[in-house]
Amino acid sequence: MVVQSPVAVSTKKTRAVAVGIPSVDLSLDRSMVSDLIIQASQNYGFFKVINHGVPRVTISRLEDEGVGFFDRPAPDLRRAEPAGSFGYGSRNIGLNGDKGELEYLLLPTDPFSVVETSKTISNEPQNFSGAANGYIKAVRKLASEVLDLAAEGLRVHDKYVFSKLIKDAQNDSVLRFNHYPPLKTTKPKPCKDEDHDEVGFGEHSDPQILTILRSNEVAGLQISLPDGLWIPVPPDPSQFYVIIGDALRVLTNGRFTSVRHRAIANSSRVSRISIMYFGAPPLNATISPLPELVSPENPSLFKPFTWGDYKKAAYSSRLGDCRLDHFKAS
Ligand code: GA4
Repeated sequence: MVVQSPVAVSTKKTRAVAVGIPSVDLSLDRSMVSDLIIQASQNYGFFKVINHGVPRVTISRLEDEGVGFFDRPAPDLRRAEPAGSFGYGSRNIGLNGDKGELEYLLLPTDPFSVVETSKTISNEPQNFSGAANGYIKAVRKLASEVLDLAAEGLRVHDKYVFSKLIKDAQNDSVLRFNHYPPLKTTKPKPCKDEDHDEVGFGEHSDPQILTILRSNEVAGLQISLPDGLWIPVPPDPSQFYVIIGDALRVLTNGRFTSVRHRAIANSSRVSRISIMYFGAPPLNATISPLPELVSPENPSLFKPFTWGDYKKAAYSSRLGDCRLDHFKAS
């Protein structure tokens, strides 16, 4: 595994430490790549993918649309506020009082719904939907490839057991832009970085199967190591990060970990913009440990549930809650 150069960290809730983020080169030999994915998913629940095959123009086209959207005047943004769950939002996260220093745009991922939603988002909806649909297609392919490699590494019988969930016509995947404007602070800048703990997007794990994240060059993302230590993730606009979600943790009977992560508020002078594809199964799909990963030595750690049940539980929880605790086998 290629581990990036060490990064020193020092904030109130972290110790100074030198840790690298695992990086998986998809152009390497297939069995080597799948072993690297297994190691990173077990030890971190998080890794970078390089040589991912998504064309640069597919990424820049959507990023430009996102930048253009968040640059629009407030009344235009409000026009894109959700009628249902998709659209623009600001500072509110979820339904139970969580807040962050960000704005966001949530989109469906099926091509026809993207076209419909784009009408409230852009004055040139065809450009927006074209860019979004191109990006979604490419990152879904990448997500599916990573899931197939993971299944191979786990030596499960059906190599497509995970990817078929996000490729299903009824999949519940979503695409989200998070825009972290530079913090407008009237408070004097703290003399020590350690005192600075404004929240961009608070600590949580992603509920879905996996997330493909890409950001511009502005830092902010941090992941939590198994011992609770937080480490910053260096931004890399030309690569993607993979975040293992709770549903994949359950499907692998806890072999993979769903990493807790957060974004600190943006103290740089330019906006941070991240784009996440959240790969999710259909609402009626049952999520339970794969029988091949359950044995007398490794009994099932979770009760079966549907993705719809879990999503409902997620939206009735607070962002930082450990939602899987309610689904543990007794
Ligand atoms: C975390 C991952 C995604 O950003 C998200 C978030 C969602 C939201 O912002 O509306 C949730 C959060 C996320 C998990 C628990 C619930 C739902 C906010 C919240 C408090 C879009 C998702 O799917 O789950």
